[in-house]
Amino acid sequence: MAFFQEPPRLGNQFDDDPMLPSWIARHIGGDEVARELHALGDIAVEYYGKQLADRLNDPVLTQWDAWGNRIDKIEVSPLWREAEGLAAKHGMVAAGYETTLGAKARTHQFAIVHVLSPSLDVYSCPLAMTDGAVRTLLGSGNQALIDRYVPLLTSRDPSVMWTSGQWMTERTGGSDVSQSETVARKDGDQWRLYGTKWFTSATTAQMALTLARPEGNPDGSRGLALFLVELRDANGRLRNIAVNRLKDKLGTRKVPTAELTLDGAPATLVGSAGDGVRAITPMLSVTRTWNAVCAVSGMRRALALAGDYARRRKAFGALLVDKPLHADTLAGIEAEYAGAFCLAFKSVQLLGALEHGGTDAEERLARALVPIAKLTTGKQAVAVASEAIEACGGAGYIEDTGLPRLLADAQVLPIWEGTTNVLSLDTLRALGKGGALEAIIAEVDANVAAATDPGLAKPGEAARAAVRHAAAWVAEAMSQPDRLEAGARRFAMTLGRSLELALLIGHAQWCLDHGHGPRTAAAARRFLLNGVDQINDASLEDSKLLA
Ligand code: MFK
Repeated sequence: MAFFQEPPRLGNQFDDDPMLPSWIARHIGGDEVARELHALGDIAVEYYGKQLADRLNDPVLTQWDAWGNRIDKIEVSPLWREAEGLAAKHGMVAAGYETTLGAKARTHQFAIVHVLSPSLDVYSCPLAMTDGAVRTLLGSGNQALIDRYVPLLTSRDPSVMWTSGQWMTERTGGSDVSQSETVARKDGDQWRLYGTKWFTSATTAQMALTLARPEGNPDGSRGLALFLVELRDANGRLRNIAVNRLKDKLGTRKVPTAELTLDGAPATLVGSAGDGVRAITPMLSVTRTWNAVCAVSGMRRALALAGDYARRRKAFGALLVDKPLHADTLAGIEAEYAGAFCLAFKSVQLLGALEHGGTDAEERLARALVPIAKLTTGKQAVAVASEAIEACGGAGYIEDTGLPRLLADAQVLPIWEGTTNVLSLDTLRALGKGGALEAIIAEVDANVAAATDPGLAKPGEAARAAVRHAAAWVAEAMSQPDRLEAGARRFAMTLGRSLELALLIGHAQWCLDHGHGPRTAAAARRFLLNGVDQINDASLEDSKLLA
């Protein structure tokens, strides 16, 4: 009988995760959350099947009806329609704001996101922005807007829950938003916005937070202000907003990302009539944390499929998993996942701590950790997805296996919400506020000091040495702006990888002490071999010649 390869399959996506169960046991404890996550782990498997069946359904924009009326209707995929209800019901945003678990609410929420989101075709995008909008509104002090919108955005009732977009990018740029051309004009008691938004993700949201320049304000980012736009009127018609087209993207194809023209769209000022970039920074911190968590959950899904494939696929007389080179390759990317997991969930923990008081040291650490976690995990997600689909051989390159999508979707993670380079510069800006580098070194040291197992000593020394090398480099480069900027990515990556290794060591010791086995310690040792310290002073002259 002819041979047919069995496709890779998923097991329960909580139980099979090598990091999440022990992290939850350590940082939340009890059985209740673990039971909830186990149930979601089965739902994730069910939706993975639906995802494969839904593969070819991209969102569709219909601009005109049969009678010539402009309607700009966006039809999302069937899975996205289901994801909307699922996300509300399981509290993918709401759980972060519920009070039962106090500061642990964020760990609870992002554990839910971690288990479910890889099966929901990047529905995480509107959820991230919704969460960011809640945090931004709560920080704005605008009680009328908080009272009206926060209950909608944090509802667990699918018939009530709203999502929010975040429109920052214009044709002038997505990184340097200071050049934004959208103008806000006063019209009686309200404002109206005029301009073009070039990338608006998930345009099916009910509202959006956006930047515009009130007429008469100065150029540059200080002249921008933060506005809230309700997209549709009571009849569901867009309010002076035209959808020019949907973007034709490499990945995240289910996300209806659009170009919009605002032609007098009614808007409400959120805070003051200026300083909009500063006003929207809570949004950036939250969506960048989502980015880090979705990077690790994407890695987890890629590894789950590549690992299962290795246990089903035979070549040269043995299962792939029993081939030393294949096992070595998988081990390398499993270690990347484990380190990335710790850093992303440390950011989550800090977010929760800050929302419940938090110390000055936690605040300094969080400000630097968010860009570091986003940029480090974004790059890891692409590398891991690429290696994981290669581990499935030719099947990994064939669209209807569903595997190539893992890489296409991962590639957005280092781009949106601030590219790797922009976030490297943001890391420098965060450290410039003072105290953040010391907080990072203290975090590395505390985790390393907690490890008593001899097998963790060498990785511990390496983490301490790498973070100190980075600190020494930045102290020296500080007075040379070009050298500092050119090395900013290697510097930020070294901080990220030192933190990942140290957090992994801290968690590995906890796992050894609490009956969760030696696997995390093995991940720490392997992570070290993948490389931690990236500091070097590449020649500026050579870079000019090469670029
Ligand atoms: C799965 C997850 C899904 C996520 C959904 C994604 C949907 C996709 C939509 C997008 O991709 S939207 C586009 C994303 N674009 C960005 O993220 C912008 C990237 N660019 C930056 O982050 C720039 O650094 C920035 C626009 C902030 C620079 O602007 P400015 O005007 O040159 O900033 P400036 O003057 O340095 O900072 C203004 C103030 O904000 C300063 O405060 P002070 O005046 O008090 O010093 C800064 O310290 C502060 N600030 C800037 N960045 C901050 C911040 N504060 C806290 N956190 C930050 N990250």
